[in-house]
Amino acid sequence: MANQGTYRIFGAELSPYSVKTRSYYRYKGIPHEWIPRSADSMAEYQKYARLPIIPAVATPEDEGLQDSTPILEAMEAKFPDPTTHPPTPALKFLSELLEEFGDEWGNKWMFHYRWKEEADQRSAAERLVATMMPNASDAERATMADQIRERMVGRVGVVGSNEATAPIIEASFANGLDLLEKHLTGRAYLFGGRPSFADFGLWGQVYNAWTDPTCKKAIDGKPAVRAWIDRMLDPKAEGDFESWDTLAPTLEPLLQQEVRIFLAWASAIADAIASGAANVTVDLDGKSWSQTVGGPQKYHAKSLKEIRRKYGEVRDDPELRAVLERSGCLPHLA
Ligand SMILES: N[C@@H](CCC(=O)N[C@@H](CS)C(=O)NCC(=O)O)C(=O)O
Repeated sequence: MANQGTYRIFGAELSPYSVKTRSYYRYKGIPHEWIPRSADSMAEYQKYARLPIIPAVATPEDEGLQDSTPILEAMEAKFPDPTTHPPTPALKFLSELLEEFGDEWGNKWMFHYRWKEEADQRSAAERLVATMMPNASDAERATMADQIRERMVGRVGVVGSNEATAPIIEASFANGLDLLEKHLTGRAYLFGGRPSFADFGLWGQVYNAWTDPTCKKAIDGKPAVRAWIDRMLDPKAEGDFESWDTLAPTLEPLLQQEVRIFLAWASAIADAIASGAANVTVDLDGKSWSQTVGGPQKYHAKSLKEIRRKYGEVRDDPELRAVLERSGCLPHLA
């Protein structure tokens, strides 16, 4: 690939969307520089970030890009090889759906556990401060870590984590890991021998969870997931994408058991926003999920609309329709 200039990715190791983006750039061989967002890089970061979130990518043309999915899409259009889309419209859509699931629901697994127990809270806050304030004294860092910990623990409700939903998130994490372990056994990536959007999205969250003490214990008992975590840090093609016939036995259960629940939740959030409700309660397979609906959920509603739009483009594909129907995802997408 011709060197068309270097992209600069402002991000953090503890930000799932940042490492997702970095891993994508690595796989595609797109020239880039990884710049941890810190006191030193803040002024530069702010030049490119319209929103106060990471990652922010500065392009060689000096534009700022944000939001990991549109970033990956823009890069895929500009640097099509090696493709990260499985070859059929149906598989491409399923990969995008799993990416969305990782970004939105996998984030609940990670965020809930990161800020639940004190050992995890401290571990994350200390590592965040170490990147943000590389030149600060130990005392300054300790004060800052306490402040971050307090702020983040108060924000778990933002991802819908509360006393009522904690058991649902925890059961989903345990089941999601079991299903991933089965699917990744004897397989390099979610759709076969090459990474897809699904890998980048889901991996960002699972890798981040693995850096936290509590989730690390759970993930270390899953050798195939563990190997995928390592592989995805700097992914390389190890073969071809598979067809749905070989993927289905272990990937369809993930759609049926977890992605379906995520879509039911996302649909309820979108309906609550549309009706101006301040709270939402939704039945997820007999378990009651209740949360407040505020600013951040507007983003979920927007991304649900986007995945529905993508489905609209391939809705005539009979193989895809059958998969989505069997797994119970269809009513939330059509
Ligand atoms: N949808 C966005 C989400 C980005 C996001 O939520 N980033 C978090 C970190 S993982 C963030 O920047 N939070 C505020 C902060 O860290 O200052 C994406 O995919 O890029």
